[in-house]
Amino acid sequence: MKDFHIRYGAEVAEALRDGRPVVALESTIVSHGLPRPDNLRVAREIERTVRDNGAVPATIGMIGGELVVGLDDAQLTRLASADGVSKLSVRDLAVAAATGADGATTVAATSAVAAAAGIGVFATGGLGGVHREAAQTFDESADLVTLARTPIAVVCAGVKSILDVGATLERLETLGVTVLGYRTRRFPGFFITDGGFDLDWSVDSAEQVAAVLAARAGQGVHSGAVLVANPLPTDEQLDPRLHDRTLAEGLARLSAEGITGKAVTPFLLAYFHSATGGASLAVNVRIILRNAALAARIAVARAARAGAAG
Ligand code: PSU
Ligand code: MN
Repeated sequence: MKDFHIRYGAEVAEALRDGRPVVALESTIVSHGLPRPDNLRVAREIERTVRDNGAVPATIGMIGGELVVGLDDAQLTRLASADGVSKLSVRDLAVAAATGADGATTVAATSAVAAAAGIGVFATGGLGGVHREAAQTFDESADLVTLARTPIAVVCAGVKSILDVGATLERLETLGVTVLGYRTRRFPGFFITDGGFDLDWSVDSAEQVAAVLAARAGQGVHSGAVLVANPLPTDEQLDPRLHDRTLAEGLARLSAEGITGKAVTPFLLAYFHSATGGASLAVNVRIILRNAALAARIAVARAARAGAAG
């Protein structure tokens, strides 16, 4: 009988055992969100950034039906380069395991697996959310409902502007997901610094985020996710005019080509990357690296608090 437990990379297992800081990373951005061959280079750079900021990276994915927390370089290469890597949300994990698939985990699946593994901090680019035609299509990312029930801090640059940002914020409120602006009271729009909506709460440091996480755990009242929304500085964002034009064209293509379901997000990201001649890709990479650095500092602050508490 094959068993279906989680497999840990050696370094991640050791760090978790010793209470050292660990940051979970997703694999869908690698296999479906970034174009080849940049994706593998970027995946390695994300891990290096986590290390440079004092934490151990744990990239999560599925290899031959095995759920791995802390992919090694060969496994990362396989998910970045192989054809037929599935995009796995939470509902797909068991099927993919039982059928021996290779798969990349979304924000939803990565959060759920990371929390089950005892990892408290996760860095990604942008969350999934409510799609623009959701009133007709009901297309809302499983990221939202999963975060409502998953105790983890997720560092992101808001939600991708390809989504309905206002509706996504409303759903996050309904679902009880805590949203903290990192040094801002405006919710970021991924490629662009300002997504157009205000936030109730803002924090100024990794230590403050760690304090929020400690308070949440101490209260024992609510166990949903804490989003840390980390905007790009305005001089590093995608030119907003180029952004708006590309988005309009991408959405038109999407409906002309009849693309739906889980293909929507990868299609729009790929459209952005080719239509902007790589400008959006460079911005996307900046976003992920900045989020990885902040997540590592939050994990370090958390571990320091836990150490100080004895
Ligand atoms: N953000 C990015 N690139 C991505 C994604 C998010 O910058 O590729 C992925 C994440 O894995 C997220 C998923 O969970 O897109 C959302 O897909 P959907 O809308 O199908 O739930
Ligand atoms: Mn969807």
